[in-house]
Amino acid sequence: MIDTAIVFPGLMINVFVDRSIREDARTMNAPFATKPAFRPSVCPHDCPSACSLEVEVLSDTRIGRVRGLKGQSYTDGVICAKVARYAERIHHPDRLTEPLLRTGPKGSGQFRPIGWDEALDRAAEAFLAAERQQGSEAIWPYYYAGTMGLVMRDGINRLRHAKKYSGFHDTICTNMAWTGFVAGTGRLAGVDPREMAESEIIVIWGTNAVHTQVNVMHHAIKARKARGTPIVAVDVYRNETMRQADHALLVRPGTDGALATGILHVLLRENLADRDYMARFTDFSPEFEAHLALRTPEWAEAICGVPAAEIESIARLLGQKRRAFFRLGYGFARQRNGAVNMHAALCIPTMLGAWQHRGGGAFHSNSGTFGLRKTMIEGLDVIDRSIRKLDQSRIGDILLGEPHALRHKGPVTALFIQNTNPVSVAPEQEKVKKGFAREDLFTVVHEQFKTETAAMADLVLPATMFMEHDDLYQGGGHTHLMLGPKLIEPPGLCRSNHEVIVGLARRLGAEHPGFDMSPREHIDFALVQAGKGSLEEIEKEGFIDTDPPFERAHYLAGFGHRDGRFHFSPNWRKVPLANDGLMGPWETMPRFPDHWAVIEAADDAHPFRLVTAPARSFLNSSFNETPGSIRREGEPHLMIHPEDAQSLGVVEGDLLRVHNPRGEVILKTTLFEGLRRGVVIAESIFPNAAHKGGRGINTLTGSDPAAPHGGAAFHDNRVAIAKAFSSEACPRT
Ligand SMILES: Nc1nc2c(c(=O)[nH]1)N[C@H]1C(S)=C(S)[C@@H](COP(=O)(O)OP(=O)(O)OC[C@H]3O[C@@H](n4cnc5c(=O)[nH]c(N)nc54)[C@H](O)[C@@H]3O)O[C@H]1N2
Ligand SMILES: Nc1nc2c(c(=O)[nH]1)N[C@H]1C(S)=C(S)[C@@H](COP(=O)(O)OP(=O)(O)OC[C@H]3O[C@@H](n4cnc5c(=O)[nH]c(N)nc54)[C@H](O)[C@@H]3O)O[C@H]1N2
Ligand code: SF4
Ligand SMILES: [Mo]
Repeated sequence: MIDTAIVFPGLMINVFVDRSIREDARTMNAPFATKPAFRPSVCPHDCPSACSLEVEVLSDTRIGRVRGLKGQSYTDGVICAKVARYAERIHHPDRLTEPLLRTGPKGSGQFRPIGWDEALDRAAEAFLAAERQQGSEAIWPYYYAGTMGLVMRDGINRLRHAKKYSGFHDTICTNMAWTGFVAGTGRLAGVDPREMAESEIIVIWGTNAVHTQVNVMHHAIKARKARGTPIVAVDVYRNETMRQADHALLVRPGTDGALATGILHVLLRENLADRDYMARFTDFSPEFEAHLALRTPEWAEAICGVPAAEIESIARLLGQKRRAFFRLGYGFARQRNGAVNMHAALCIPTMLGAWQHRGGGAFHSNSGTFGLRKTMIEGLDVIDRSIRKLDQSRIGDILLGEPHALRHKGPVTALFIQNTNPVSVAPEQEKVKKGFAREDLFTVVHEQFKTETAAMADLVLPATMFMEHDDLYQGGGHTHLMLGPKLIEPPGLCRSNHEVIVGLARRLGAEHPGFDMSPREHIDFALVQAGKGSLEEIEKEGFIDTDPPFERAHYLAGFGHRDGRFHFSPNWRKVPLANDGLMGPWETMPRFPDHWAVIEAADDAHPFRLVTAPARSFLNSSFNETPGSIRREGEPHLMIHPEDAQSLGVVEGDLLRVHNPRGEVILKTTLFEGLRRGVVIAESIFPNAAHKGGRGINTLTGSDPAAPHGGAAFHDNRVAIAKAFSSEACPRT
């Protein structure tokens, strides 16, 4: 929901910029070229932790060590290992350093270097030709959160709005999760995660925090050490987070709604609910109570697999604690019923009245709290609402001309891609690859590496990395706004996203004052216009903590809905976040928390449920090019219960054919006992090319839009599994 997320503030920065020198960061860095030192920065990757960093600058082109900033109290000096090793990514020998023009057939990997002027001229000519032939909507700027910097990530929208190019309904990541949360609270905001220090119990639901946002785990474990706070985790396999929890609830994929509803039943039945709070702050009703009366722990057990006795004991444990903190992740919402499940889990702290207490309540994302003014970055003042928006996750259908996906308008004939690698990460890869192979499609990819998407391009442009440009970052998983300044020079001819957008805008005749502003001016404008200080102030302070007052964060002045109440009974048609109309099968969404049986359930032909959870050392498809991460993750593999393996006649290391109607993938067997039978896990995202046969995990995932507003259900797949005869016999593409 990059589109609708308005920004916010929090910064960390030492003053090391000579402010008399405007914008030109090349000059900015000169004073440090001879003086290695740790400089403040921000991790730009697509991760809720958005860590404040300190980077050892060795020269004006090289960095050394990277560590977490101690002074930023959410980061608290802790970052993940892959970013601590960042030197191996930023100084990687395979980085793109010059513009490349395709010389061989599409996807052949044959390119020749060209200069920037020629590259931008060619891109602009192709976009203008596409516009002349099919209209402006034939061009589709396609981007995502490879960098979370607001200027570099979202500037592409200024070009698309100014040129009336096809819009972007960003569904690949947050849609079901955010919708489910906002359905309850009315706002995408939660309790400051640092309050975990005061929690009496911490529930980490549907996020493998040890892999995907280390700081959650850091704060939870600190609370356990300091005051014995128990940690509860809910997941579909015994991952690292589950292993570190005091209570690990192992659910079947896509059944968290049943578990949550069963817990709600027990809370009411055993008088553990805070009825007074519910009467004052929620839409709690006799109908809801009657609904819950039928959702017994035994009912829940039959669906989610967690024994009824365990559901009861967890409900009782929660009922005894006033300060219950629920950290709700994205993972459990990547199911076709994900929005319903997110909302159901969120109902538990609400029924407990936990929001009233410090260390109590829920947190999913703070992305709705920042309120920065992005008019100049995104060109919000020149939006034409009649322009179609295309669903990011359905890029395969769109490129293949499926009329519904195209919204019954003309084809897409030109793509301009920044910060995303759809030829690895988008669902229904067979369609995606066919679409990218279209001869009549002109594709420009601006990248740091020759990704699988770049390999399909007509024109590849080399991009800077975060330490090579200035940008502003907001902590989706916390409360800080942070500045990431340029620290070193980029290699070769790399240019930032902003420079490329401005270069294209000039050639395309796109007009907007934002094209004449530098990144630092954009940052300043976004802050000043929102009343959140200024660039200069942020540089002085280092970072801004935007933590809202207790009453607001805890919704004590009312929830975000018009009636000021938390909605146990959401109006799914009118969740405030909806920006594109209804897309998934919303008509039959349940009225109250429940198990909504729309997942891709296993059947006789496809008896396994596949979850494509994130690998620790990759971040989406990023870092799957760095030696440290490749070494740690090994080969693409499938975690399978030993008894399931036995019934298939396979042993550790055997190659498996994993397939469904969307395609087939070859994976190596890893026996793993921390799974329910019938559930398999493929930690992701390896390149397609890392798999025998060249087909990656997203061959198996679906792009059908989940309810109510679209989104890809990456962890909701039924598959069949068979032993592959031998690696030599595997088909090759
Ligand atoms: N190392 C690493 N870090 C990352 C990423 C990465 O790829 N690797 N990706 C980044 C991005 S873009 C995002 S959006 C965040 C996402 O981070 P998370 O919120 O952690 O979400 P996911 O990574 O999708 O999945 C997390 C967990 O959800 C579990 N899960 C799947 N289905 C279900 C279910 O039905 N019920 C329950 N209870 N659990 C389920 C998976 O087993 C997995 O352990 O992480 C970011 N950080
Ligand atoms: N099977 C499976 N698939 C998934 C998921 C899953 O859990 N399972 N998770 C999904 C989710 S949540 C997400 S968010 C998507 C993310 O998928 P992607 O958007 O592909 O994710 P990233 O790897 O974060 O970033 C993509 C690229 O951005 C480039 N990049 C970084 N910074 C810059 C920059 O400043 N300029 C330019 N031009 N390029 C830059 C990087 O080099 C990288 O190749 O994947 C989704 N796909
Ligand atoms: S935990 Fe996330 S935000 Fe922090 S350094 Fe690692 S990838 Fe970056
Ligand atoms: Mo994501």
